[in-house]
Amino acid sequence: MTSYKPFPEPIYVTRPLLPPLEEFTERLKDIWDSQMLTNLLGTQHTALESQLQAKLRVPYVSLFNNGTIALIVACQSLRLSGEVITTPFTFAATPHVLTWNNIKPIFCDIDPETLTIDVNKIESLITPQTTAIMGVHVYGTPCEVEKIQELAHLYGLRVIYDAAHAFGVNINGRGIGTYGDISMFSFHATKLFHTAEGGCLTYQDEHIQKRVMYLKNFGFKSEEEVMMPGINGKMNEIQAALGVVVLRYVEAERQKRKLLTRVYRHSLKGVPGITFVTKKRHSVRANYTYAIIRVDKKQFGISRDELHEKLKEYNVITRKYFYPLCSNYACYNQLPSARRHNLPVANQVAREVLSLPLYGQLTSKDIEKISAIIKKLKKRASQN
Ligand code: T4K
Repeated sequence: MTSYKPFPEPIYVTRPLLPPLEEFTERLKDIWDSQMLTNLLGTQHTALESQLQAKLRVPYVSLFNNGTIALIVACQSLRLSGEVITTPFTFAATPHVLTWNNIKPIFCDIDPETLTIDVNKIESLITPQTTAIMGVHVYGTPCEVEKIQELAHLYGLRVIYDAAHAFGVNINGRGIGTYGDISMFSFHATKLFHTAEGGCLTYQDEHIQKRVMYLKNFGFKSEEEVMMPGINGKMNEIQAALGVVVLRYVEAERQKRKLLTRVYRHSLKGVPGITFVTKKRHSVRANYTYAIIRVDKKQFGISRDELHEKLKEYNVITRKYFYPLCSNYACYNQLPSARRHNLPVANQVAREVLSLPLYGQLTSKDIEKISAIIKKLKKRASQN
């Protein structure tokens, strides 16, 4: 018998993967002994970088203090300017990074299936000022990487991927971070793999490696030589140590989330007005970072916003990732590309998506209960 009583404690949209504390303190001891708290060649930093190369299946990894700074440096390292075509259906950081580089974001609508940038709509947005395409593998779903690359080759553009959500995602065994010129992964506490705050860039070109190294460390080449105006993007040893320990448990966390995702899909199957985002593609190794549904008010009876509010009464704290749409922010809504009629799919999707709780500490029973509450709310809506 399912209980519809509220959960005794809030069930948040996510909880960080917390490895056994002793494993972390053991590494902290090494840091204390070395007295090296932050250093590009620190033991923890070096260990994490090389372990991530293997995990992400990429030739180069450069660690950062957070994903946003990493993405700012990615744009700098390719010397992007003018206009960059991107998606409005993303976290605020994506377009903000362009603005911080004095680049105008040009918003392109999204594909209704994958919710990533619609490759069929990119070409008409290319102008003489366009220097790059910035795709986002939103919720870990890969963009149409091959088609984007073809367009980039044809028009002489760079490609950057915001892979903040895509840790460990592969396409036919190839690391997602090997597509385009540069990819950025976020290691924020809310991500599958994390270092509390943090991130990295991945790329294939050793020249990019050099520029990124300078740019994230004030432009220093040596104590007395500054090559370019860099920033402080360094990940510290404590973050890196946490990363080394979290990495040991990340596959187990992924497996738990995979199972819980199955339970959600099974429990909510056939509920009118609820669909799961997005369809599984066989070529893609997913990471199960998010459990996203779309709520169709007509069929479900109540809107996404109402469901979000009602679930709070049961201590289920969902999030509307990604609402509002970036193109509707006050700082961007004056742009011609941001007009709603240019972005019909993105505007509709942003009104319908809801991120349900998903993290390894939850049990199948918790997921069944959340699903049962959603079904109960549907039933109640149908009776009114
Ligand atoms: N590009 C994309 C596409 C991104 O999604 C992001 C970040 C970035 C770029 C930038 O990367 P970073 O610079 O952040 O590395 C969160 C995160 O702050 C942000 O990293 C993330 N995307 C975004 C999607 O979500 P909030 O404000 O929605 O999350 P917050 O802090 O409210 O956390 C959600 C829930 O998680 C909390 O209600 C409780 C739980 N939580 C959170 C934290 C931080 C914990 O239990 N423990 C924790 O330590 O933005």
